[in-house]
Amino acid sequence: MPQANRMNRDRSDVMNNETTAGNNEIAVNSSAATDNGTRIPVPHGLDDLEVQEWLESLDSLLESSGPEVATEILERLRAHATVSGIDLPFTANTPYANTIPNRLEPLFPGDQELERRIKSLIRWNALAMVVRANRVEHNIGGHISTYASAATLYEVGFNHFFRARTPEFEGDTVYFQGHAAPGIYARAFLEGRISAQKLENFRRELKPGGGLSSYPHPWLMPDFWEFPTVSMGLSPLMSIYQARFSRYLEDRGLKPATDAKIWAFLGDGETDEPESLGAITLASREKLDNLIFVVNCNLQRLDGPVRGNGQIIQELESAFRGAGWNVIKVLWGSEWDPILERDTEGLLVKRMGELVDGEYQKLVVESGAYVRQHFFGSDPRLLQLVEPLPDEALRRLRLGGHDPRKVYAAYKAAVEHKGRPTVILARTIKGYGLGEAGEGKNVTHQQKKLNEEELQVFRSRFGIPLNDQDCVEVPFYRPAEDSIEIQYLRARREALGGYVPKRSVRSQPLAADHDELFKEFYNGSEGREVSTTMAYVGMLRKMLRDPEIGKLIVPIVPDEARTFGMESLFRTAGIYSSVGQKYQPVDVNTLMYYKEAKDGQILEEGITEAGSMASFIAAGSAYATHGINTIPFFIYYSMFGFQRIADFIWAAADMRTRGFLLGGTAGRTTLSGEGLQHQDGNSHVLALPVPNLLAYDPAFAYEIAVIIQDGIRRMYKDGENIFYYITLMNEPYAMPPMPGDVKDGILRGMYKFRASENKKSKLRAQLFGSGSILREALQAQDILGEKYGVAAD
Ligand SMILES: Cc1ncc(C[n+]2csc(CCOP(=O)(O)OP(=O)(O)O)c2C)c(N)n1
Ligand SMILES: [Mg+2]
Repeated sequence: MPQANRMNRDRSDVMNNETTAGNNEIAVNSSAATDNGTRIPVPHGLDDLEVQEWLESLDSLLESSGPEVATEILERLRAHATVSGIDLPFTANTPYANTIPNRLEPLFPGDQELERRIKSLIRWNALAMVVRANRVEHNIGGHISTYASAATLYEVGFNHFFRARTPEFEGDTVYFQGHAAPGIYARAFLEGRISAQKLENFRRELKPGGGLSSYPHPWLMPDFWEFPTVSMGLSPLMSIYQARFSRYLEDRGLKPATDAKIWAFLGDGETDEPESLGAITLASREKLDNLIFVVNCNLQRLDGPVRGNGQIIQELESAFRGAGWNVIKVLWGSEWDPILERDTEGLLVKRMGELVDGEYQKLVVESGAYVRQHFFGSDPRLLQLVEPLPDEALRRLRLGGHDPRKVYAAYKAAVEHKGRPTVILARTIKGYGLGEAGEGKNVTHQQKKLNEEELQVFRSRFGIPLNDQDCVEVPFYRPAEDSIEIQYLRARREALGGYVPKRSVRSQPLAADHDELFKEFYNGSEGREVSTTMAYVGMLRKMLRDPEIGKLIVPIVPDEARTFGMESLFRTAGIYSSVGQKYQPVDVNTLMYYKEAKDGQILEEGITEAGSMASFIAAGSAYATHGINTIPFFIYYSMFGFQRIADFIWAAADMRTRGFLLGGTAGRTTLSGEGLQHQDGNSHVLALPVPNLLAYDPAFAYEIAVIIQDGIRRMYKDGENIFYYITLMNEPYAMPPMPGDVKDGILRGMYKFRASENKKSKLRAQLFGSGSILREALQAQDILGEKYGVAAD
């Protein structure tokens, strides 16, 4: 390896290190960073020469002993300073600059010009499908500006990073931002995977020849999309638990350890959803270096700026750094590098940190002269820096997220980073390339129609080979199969194992005839009073010991195992912990001690139904994602299910997730003193609309046994894309034996439990019940018979 390259690699470690990242850049300016990355003047009495000496000794240390030693020394200095009573300011932020400076950038390995041309074609086709669809059907919708801003972020991934799933390698997992779907379709069109007819029928899937769903929906396009992402905020959280579940499978020996990555692409506006950032500390705690977030920071959401009066990038940087993530900012494109180089006083970085996002957005829509006056004009020295550049060049200073070299450098650093998840904060322009039709404008998110002139401008800007007349028809454009563009695109994907996204069911069906396992529960409890929850836990315990399905069961609890009498499983199944158990649990001398283990089977998620549900989704879709038939059983307080995390349940349904949701303490009975928030009488109403969810409200143990046994068969043997919701209660009573062969009725939702013994009565009635009310119905049967002579079945 050439010396220069090695230096690059070694130094890139420096950049991944919080202590030195970015600070190197500006330290020579002898001023201190504030929280938002702007500079403040140094206090009086500080000798410039002295500062210089300190900095030089750090440089020489770095040179002689490397970044790790330098980091250690700085850490010790920081500790020493604290002990000596120096109150160091908290700096969650680095300056408003690229985390990876120009001199540490790796060489771009692709053909940049060719990749630009391919990207331009994808841009065109993505725009064409939305514009055409809206010409045919006014207001059919679709989005142009999200992909326009994210194109480089995706294309660098497609050409250099996203590895497909193959029989030999599990592949990378990619969560695409929902509104960027047109761009992903447009790429698949160039790849020859989606026909022009289908592009034409974007959002009109029932047209002859089929169409394409508006957004990523595995239900609607089961061979293409893997993850539904358009309900914003869900995919960041789901991806974190997906990355964690991958480690769980490895630690339990269900799959080999690989370096496969989980990529999640999100919008900056999307980060306002509480779910987006709600689990980021889990990712760092679990050292999920298989996880990479890419936040497309176009500074805009649907209505306008995300933080007009602030800086969303700096805000996110401090949140993620505070949570222990590796943060890589990709803010400025290569055109800025020579200017930054000329800026020996660090004035430019200081200026970059001063603007609020609303001002940055304004710079996007204004002329080069405006940029000169309002951005560089704040200081004559800044003006001098850009004096040689004409106005047009100032307008075309690219942002980092539109520069493949900068994006490549960030992705490479991210995949190589060890020990922490990485977030890439990439600055882009919403509606990039749309010009007057919406680039950087507040209305851009909704832009679906372009006039003739706007189409021609876009065509010219991206060099699409269509003349003025043809281009206003917005035809789809795919170069010939043997063109260098198509050849290159195919070769890149071949090198990365195939096409992405692509969904396939990769697991083998189970035998799944578990008569022996469930039979015992058909007999009733022989007078012993048990609750349906206890009966279920008994089944779970037995399933965990089963030779076929035992190891595939994934019990999930949000800090409620004791509530449901599951604590005996702590010791027998173990609670999963990626680090095992570093302490001796207080109850180690008891039979049911709190056992954490690296190969533990239970996912004890703590108090997060959303996180537990994300684990449920990861485990219940592993039959496709990993080719492993894991069977999740997620038990929770039924009131904290549908009404709290129903959107995740919808996502699970869309994703064809399999498994069992168990709503405990259902039925508005024993918890009446705890107020309506604990009394579930409505979760079945909320479960009803989910089309592929089978919801049951059983009263007896045998019913649960029949439902679970049949559920495992339907989902894991027959491969049906359904999942189950079963409510459980905690009133103990004697479980009756199954009254004859009523299995079919149980599964279909109704059977005759007990007929009236009075066959002669003219007064007859039918009583219906399930769950808690069923036993009241049985009492009513007696009362009606004894008191009123009514024979009720
Ligand atoms: C939960 C949810 N709420 C609202 C929406 C509607 N919506 C779709 S896109 C969008 C704005 C997205 O902004 P951002 O996340 O910044 O993405 P960008 O398009 O700018 O990349 C909104 C509000 C949604 N899809 N999901
Ligand atoms: Mg945005």
